[in-house]
Parts: sequence; structure tokens; C-alpha cells
Amino acid sequence: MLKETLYNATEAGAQILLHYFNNKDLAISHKDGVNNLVTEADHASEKAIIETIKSTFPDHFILSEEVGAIETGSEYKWIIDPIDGTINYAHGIPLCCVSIGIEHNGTIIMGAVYNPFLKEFYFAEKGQGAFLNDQKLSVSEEGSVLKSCLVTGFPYTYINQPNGPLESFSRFIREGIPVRRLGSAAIDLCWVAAGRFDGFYEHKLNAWDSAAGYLMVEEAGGKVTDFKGQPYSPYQPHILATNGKIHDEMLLWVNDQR
Ligand code: 2AM
Ligand code: CA
Repeated sequence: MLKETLYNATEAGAQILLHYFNNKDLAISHKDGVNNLVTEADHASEKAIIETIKSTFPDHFILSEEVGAIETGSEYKWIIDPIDGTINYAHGIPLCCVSIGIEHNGTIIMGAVYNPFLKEFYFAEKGQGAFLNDQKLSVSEEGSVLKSCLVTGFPYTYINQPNGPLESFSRFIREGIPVRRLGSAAIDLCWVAAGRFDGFYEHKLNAWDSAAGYLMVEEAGGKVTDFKGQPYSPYQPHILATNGKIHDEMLLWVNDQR
């Protein structure tokens, strides 16, 4: 029932994304930061997702980007990003998705990420593997950072700190290492799980950006930690997700200890 509802909720959100895509009249407002957007499609997708979940599990805890926490005291928490990659979405760039993770007693046990424009539905269940449109996923085999293809993201409210996003980015670029910037952390993580990227790092994410994607990487055989190499928690900002083979080396690069 949990899996079925997860699929239905993800699909319900994705239908909204398809409906409003490239709509010139899309209402857009701004959050903290001039380019931190929220559109009416974010709100409509969120509403469709939450209604789908509530119709089956009315007492489950909901944590969603636009409405925040709807606490209930349930052991189950649904962590929702109704559109991850909103800037892409608002510009008609089809790199955006619905991302939903399910936490049970503090552990993420299931996740779904759906990009309806590429028709890519990613699903992972703890201990059961990760799948793209029902095909089992495995991370890449690359063993060297210098030969890797990486991806990162930058927050729209820039964090001016020593060794921040631009400093780490420049270290890779100076060595000629390809570092892509897609604009959707959930898709970045799924593409690590699919073996397209060897690693992903970012300095400032929220739980709804990473909850589903992080399980995807782990279930595809990869490794996900914070920047200290500690087990990943979606409730702190840093993430390093890799194929596992380059993980220790990536920690040195990201922390400027190479
Ligand atoms: P969003 O599209 O749901 O806003 C970019 O790599 C990632 O950072 C996206 O997943 C994006 O999610 C998220 N993001 C956008 N603005 C952010 C901010 N101010 N702080 C942290 N993450 C942000
Ligand atoms: Ca979002």
C-alpha cells in the first residue's frame, strides 16, 4: 500500500508539471533571494500529492517544501518536493521532477523521483535496490576523481564561507574535470545512481531535495555522506554522493585536503 500510494502521489504531482509546462501565464513569486522562485505549479503539484497521500494515510506526517511540516506524531513521514528544479521548470527546461521520500522512525525506507518530460521514473526501497522504469540501477565503476564526470549545484542564496561552493568548484575546473550543474539535486542524485555521473556534491540542500535521491544512490551501490564522511542525514546541508570508489578521494577534494 505504501509503494502504491507513493507511485500514485508522484504521478499526481507529475501530471501538474506537464499541465503547466511552458505556460506563458504561469504565476511566479519569489522566496528569500531574487531567483528563489515558487510557481503556481509548485503549489498545485504539492496539493495533488498531499491529497493523494492523505486519502490513504490521513494520519501520516507530511514535510513538504511549500507548506512546511504537517506534524501528526505518526511513525511515517512523507518528505516532498513538489517540483525540484523550479528555475528550470519556469524557463521551460525539462530538467525537473517530483521527489518524494518516506521516512519510518527516522530512516528513509522508500523514495520516488519522476521526471515526466524524460519519462524517467526512479524508485528505491531500502534493501531492495533502485530502479529506473523497473530496470535495476548500478552506480559507475570509475575509481579516480581525475577521470570522473561530476555534478554539483549552487544555492540561490549564496553562502559566502571559506571553502564554499565556488572554491570547491574551481578546484575541479582547474584540473579539467567535467562538473555539470543541472539545477535539480534530486535528478543529480538519480543520475549518480544510474551511473551517468560518478559523483555529486552540494553545500546547501534541504531534506526534500535529497530524501528520495539519497536512498536511490545507496540502493544502486553508491555511498552518501556529509562532508566529514559521516553517514548522511537529510537534516543537515552538506551532501557527497558517489559511486563509492571515488568517495574517500572526493572528500579530500571537497575539503581542500588533497
Ligand atoms: P528547488 O528547485 O526545489 O528550489 C540546485 O542544485 C538545488 O538546490 C535544487 O534542488 C533546488 O531545489 C535547490 N535550491 C534552490 N534554492 C535553494 C536555496 N536557497 N538553498 C538551498 N537549496 C536550494
Ligand atoms: Ca522545490
